[in-house]
Amino acid sequence: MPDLKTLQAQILEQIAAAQDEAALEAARVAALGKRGSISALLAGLGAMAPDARKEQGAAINALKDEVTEVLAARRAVLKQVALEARLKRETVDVTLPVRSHGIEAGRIHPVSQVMDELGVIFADMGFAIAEGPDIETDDYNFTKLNFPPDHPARDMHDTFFFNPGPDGTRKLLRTHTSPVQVRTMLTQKPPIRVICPGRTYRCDSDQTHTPMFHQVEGLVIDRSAHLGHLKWILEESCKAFFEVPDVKMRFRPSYFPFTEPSMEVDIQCSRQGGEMRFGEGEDWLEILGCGMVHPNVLRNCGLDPDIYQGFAWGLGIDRIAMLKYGMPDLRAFFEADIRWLNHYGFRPLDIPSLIGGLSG
Ligand code: 2NL
Repeated sequence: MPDLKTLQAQILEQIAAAQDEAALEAARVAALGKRGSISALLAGLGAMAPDARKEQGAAINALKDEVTEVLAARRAVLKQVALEARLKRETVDVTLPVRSHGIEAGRIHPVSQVMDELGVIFADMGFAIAEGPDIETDDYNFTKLNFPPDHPARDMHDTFFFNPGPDGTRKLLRTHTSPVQVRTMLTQKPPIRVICPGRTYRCDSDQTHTPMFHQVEGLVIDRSAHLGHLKWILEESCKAFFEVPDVKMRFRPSYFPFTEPSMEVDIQCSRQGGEMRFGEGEDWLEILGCGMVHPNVLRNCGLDPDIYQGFAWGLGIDRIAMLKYGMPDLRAFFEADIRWLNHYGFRPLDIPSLIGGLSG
């Protein structure tokens, strides 16, 4: 059996020599680990005569306690040293000038830019922005909006459904932002004026469709909200958005389950040499759908259609972003290509405003 004093000296020396936590851990394992020198001594006790065992046992345990204590002290010192080294290494000179390219290098995605522009335009008309979850119930996405049970839009091919839960109902990825308006009507008292921008999802992917896309919908509920108000709001917001003094609009009858009557809206444009301009020309371009909120929808959302009426509209943000900023390919929107973003993105400090100009 090695001399306890010699072993003590060896172990303490190894601990004192450890320059980092890994070396210290190696010293601990060598002494106190399962196959360590002190553990080996303790294991040898069983073979000793009772008197010798009592005496050796006490001495070995005292050494074990001492080593444990010295290890903890050394660990604290090494921790402190490491912290000081790190603080020194990570010192920031706050007197240095700000690097010029930092904030200049970032770009706002055109979809975010268009959402910000619409937020500014509608805030000016007294609208609030409402948001809701991307994962919705069938009830909020379809049933409350007056979709019949067998309506094709509920079909598997269009809607991303989740697996049914324990109660048999299945959640889905919202196919439009209308459930946000449903939630608004259920929780707020009229008058209501909201726009609801956000991500929407449909199982569709080709040149002009991506499975995730962006929509903005608007909703007004009041005792006497009527189509004249809707027309004015759409005309004013269109002029503001395309930054033109005048734009002709054309309302065509259409059908949506959640509005009655329903309309599709075209705006005046000119197409020359691949360039599209708004507020001039003889061509028409469809940009949105709208209508008076269906009485069933009002009822489903806790509003009495004999007291309240309202109108709503919806449009695709990606498409109007392409039109306004001349971006030819929808799929590039979601490829996170830094060259595309440098070309089509917006500077983060050029915040849209009606006074300073929406798009700089
Ligand atoms: C389109 C047409 C539309 C609505 C959306 C709506 C929402 C509620 C009640 C009634 Cl809660 N209507 N939204 C109304 C008409 C048209 O969107 O083509 N979107 C891309």
